[in-house]
Amino acid sequence: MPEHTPEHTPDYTSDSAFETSLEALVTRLRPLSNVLITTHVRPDGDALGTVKTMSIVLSHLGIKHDILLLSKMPTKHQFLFQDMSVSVMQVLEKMPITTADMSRYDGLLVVDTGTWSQLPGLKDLIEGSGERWTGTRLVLDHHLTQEDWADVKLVRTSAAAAGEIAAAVAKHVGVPMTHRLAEAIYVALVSDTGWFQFSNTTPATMRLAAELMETGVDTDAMYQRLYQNERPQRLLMQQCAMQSMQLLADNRLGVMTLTRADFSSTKSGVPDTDGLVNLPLQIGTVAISALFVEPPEGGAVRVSLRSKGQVSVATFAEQFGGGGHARAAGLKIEGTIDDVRTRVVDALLKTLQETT
Ligand SMILES: [Mn+2]
Repeated sequence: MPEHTPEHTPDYTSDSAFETSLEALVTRLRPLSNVLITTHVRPDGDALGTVKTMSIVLSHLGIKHDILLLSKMPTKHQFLFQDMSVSVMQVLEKMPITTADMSRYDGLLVVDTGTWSQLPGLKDLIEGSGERWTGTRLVLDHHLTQEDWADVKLVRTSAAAAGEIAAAVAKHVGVPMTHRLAEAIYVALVSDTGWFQFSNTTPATMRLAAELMETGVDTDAMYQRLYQNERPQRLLMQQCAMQSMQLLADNRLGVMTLTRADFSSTKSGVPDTDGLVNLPLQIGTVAISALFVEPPEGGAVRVSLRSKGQVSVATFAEQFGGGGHARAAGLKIEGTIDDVRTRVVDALLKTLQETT
């Protein structure tokens, strides 16, 4: 017997408060006739898997809908949408729809985020000049940082992935568990749990994953598709990140920096940096890691933060207008990469000093 049995978060899907919020979301969803589904900028596997899951749910309910992605969809996730009769609009250079186009929709469903800062351009679209959009605003999310602009929010921070909550919605409304639905939910789960390694993985997550495997998800093919399918640029960026790594505060803080020069010498884009922030956490002493990215197209410096749990990086990020989860958060600051790094690293050192 293990000496220590970790306390797992109780399964929120079986608590009655969750059932009530879920019911509230579904009640507001059912009468809608045309919904715009969207998710956070730079959508990851959870964002896209959840969008796809909710698209299947809406189709099952007979609700017309379109999908709006605020950044280009990563190639490795495109298979999720290959069968689609639903239109997937993407922001490539500019917003593909206008405020006037919003009048087509009587509902907006935002998944895997609850904050405008993660939805660039969307606030203008629905709260911008002229006629204010009056449709129903729904949020399905699992992030700690939330704002108060939705009519109904279904948020559970103990959910490993937004896709886990979407799976509960699908079950609630009686969507048959097809192969496509199972794949979408599986992509969401593995993306946010680091293939079931991170602390957010619960027994409920594993039970759901087991159910998905039973419906025939080819997990080996999925692993290769998602994790062994990178462009060379990604590993070249990893090389740059590792070369830039500094260990501070008695090796408790790992800091990496990617500059515009790194992007041009490796011919990489911002998506090639996803997940690199986790690298310093491989070091035993590292409690927090930070990745500073100077976007090749200009604009604010992006800072990704990860923690092993002693320090909430979501709380830390809030002082700079960012947010996220206790163990994974981010923020954006205008300024030169050096200035931003100095400011944020100073604040991180201070935070670490207060945490012994
Ligand atoms: Mn997520």
